[in-house]
Amino acid sequence: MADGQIKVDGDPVFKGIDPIRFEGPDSENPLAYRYYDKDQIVLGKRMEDHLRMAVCYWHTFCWDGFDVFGGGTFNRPWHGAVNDRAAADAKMAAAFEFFSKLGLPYYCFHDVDVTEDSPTPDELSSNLKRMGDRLAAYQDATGIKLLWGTANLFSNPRFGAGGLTNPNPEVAAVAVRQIRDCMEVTHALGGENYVLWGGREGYDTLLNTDLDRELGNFGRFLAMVVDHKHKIGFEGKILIEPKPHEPMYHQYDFDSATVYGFLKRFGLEDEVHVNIEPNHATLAGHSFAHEIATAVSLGIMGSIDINCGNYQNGWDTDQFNLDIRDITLALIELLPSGGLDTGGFNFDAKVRRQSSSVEDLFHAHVGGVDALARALLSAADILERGDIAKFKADRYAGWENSDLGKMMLSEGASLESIADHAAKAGLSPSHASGRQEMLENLVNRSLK
Ligand code: XUL
Ligand code: CO
Repeated sequence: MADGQIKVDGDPVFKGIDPIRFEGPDSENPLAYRYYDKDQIVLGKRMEDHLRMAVCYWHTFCWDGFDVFGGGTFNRPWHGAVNDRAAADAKMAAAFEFFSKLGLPYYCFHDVDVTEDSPTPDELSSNLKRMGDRLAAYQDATGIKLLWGTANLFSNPRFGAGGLTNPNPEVAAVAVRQIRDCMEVTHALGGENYVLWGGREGYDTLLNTDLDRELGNFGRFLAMVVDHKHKIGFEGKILIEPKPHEPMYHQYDFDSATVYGFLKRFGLEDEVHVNIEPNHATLAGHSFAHEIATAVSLGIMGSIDINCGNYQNGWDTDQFNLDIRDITLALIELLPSGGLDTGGFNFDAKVRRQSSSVEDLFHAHVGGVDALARALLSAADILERGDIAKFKADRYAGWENSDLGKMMLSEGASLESIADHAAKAGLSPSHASGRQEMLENLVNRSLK
């Protein structure tokens, strides 16, 4: 390291906390995994390989607890008075100590999470290169891998009206530069995906927004992102992270189905997939499972930012998702399709502002990890029993087995031929029960 030594074990920040280990369901140790046993084989695969969990840099290491009503409450030992180079280096040391103590395989970052404050695009570019080298050294020393990187095109005031969709071409060009730099660092670090979350790609009012032009520009620049990926030989996936609103009133990447329509329009549906986040799903009026099922069906399933919202309010609270049933329902949509490929479960979740101790970061992740492990075991039980899948298959069997179903799906069928057939045969079928309550009970039966 040109700028000083990387000391992975030197001067630990989380002194009193031992590495988190699997101790089994009977353990009374609050800082142990009770269900996440990474080598346990579930549905023919190691738990670690199913879940591919990642810690996110931003909520866990950058956020100081500020909200719109008050300043930071966390007083983290690695936060300096300002985010200068020394503070950014200290933050990175703390981050890798934390990743290693949790024993999870991956992490994710934005360019501005890992760099010191960089007032100009030139400074951000050179600081990111330096920090990329440091990340590489930490990865080598710890074995922790990069699930994905992303450029932050929403915090700097210049991005108030968007990055790639900004009305000002100069701002869009700076956004393009930031993406190019961050994608190249992600590639150099062996990142398995590159994410675009368009927090400010949208609008607050149509009165000042040329929606048609912005969407056209967005598609054009996204195609360039894909071209550049191939040019530099980056084999990871490009992922768009859907969210309907917040910070903008309307965001173009509203949900998975909307993203698919956009990708289709620009011929990018084979090149760009989605990074689904449960709290974004519920903001869009969907369930987590709906977003997964939709992405699987459209062939654009990529990765997951695991978290959840809160029933009492309508915004993105980014809480650790402890709802085993909610995650199980998503996993039974995901696992039969082959599960996560280059994707993973990234803890895009934050502790509450009152949870001000660094120990709370461990409790939060231990809970989140074990909830995923329990959901995996629950989903495996449902899939192994197979009764829900059988019910579903039987419900649609007419399309496979009956002459009518086959005729209706055949090449020559038309609206007229089907309608005439229904009339001639005097069809007047009645409803068959969907058995929702029975099926819901079968899900609860399997929860671990
Ligand atoms: C915001 C959000 C982001 C993205 C990365 O709601 O989820 O943290 O995951 O920019
Ligand atoms: Co996210």
